[in-house]
Amino acid sequence: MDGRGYSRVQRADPTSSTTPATTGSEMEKLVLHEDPVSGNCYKIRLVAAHCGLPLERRFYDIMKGETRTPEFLAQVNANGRIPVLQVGDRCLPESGAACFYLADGSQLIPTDRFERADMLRWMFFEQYNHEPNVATLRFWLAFVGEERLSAEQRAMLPIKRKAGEAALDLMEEHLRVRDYFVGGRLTLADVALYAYTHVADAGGFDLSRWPAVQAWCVRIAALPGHVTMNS
Ligand SMILES: N[C@@H](CCC(=O)N[C@@H](CS)C(=O)NCC(=O)O)C(=O)O
Repeated sequence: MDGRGYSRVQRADPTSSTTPATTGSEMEKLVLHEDPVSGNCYKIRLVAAHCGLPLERRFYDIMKGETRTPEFLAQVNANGRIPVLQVGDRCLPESGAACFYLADGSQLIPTDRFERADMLRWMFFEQYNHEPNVATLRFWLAFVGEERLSAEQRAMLPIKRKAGEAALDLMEEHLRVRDYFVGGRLTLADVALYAYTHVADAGGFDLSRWPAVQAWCVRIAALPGHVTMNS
């Protein structure tokens, strides 16, 4: 610890072109509204751990609809979903936005303009091509249970499987010649994609089919400051 709460990921050079980071002592109280089994929530805990930022945690059970109550919709997120990062008395839904808030000014966000945009490219890819397939199959198969899926969900299984495999194929191709997604070091792109990839087997994706992705998962888990999903 350096007294400002940043122990693991160095903050970016304040003379660089990025907006200077908010320091730990200036940071308002941070509360994560979450369900611990959610990979989207885990992304935020992983970023906070790498940045050495303390998070208070408030738990909801999405299986019981606890993010759909009138109170939650009115006070936390009108979109009825977690994660939500509460900063002081303001609420910030969407995992990518929350990760960006926490990591702003740290080395988890490249200072190079192209690399910063490239990081966002992978974060958007995660939300559009990866999470709706890889994470949804995990949720349906490991949490809801195949026997309890609706006919519509059952019909979507092969479509989501194919799309999830395509996302993993693209990641495999990219990682075959790289250790990390952008700039040769851990960025929010890796955090966003790691969250649901490392537990993709629960959705029926056998990661041994994607060896570079598997090696990248091992690499990320071995980094100083890493925390596991169930910590
Ligand atoms: N794009 C959002 C997705 C959030 C999301 O889908 N959250 C799920 C859990 S991972 C949820 O709250 N589901 C409960 C519900 O929809 O009622 C993000 O990245 O934060």
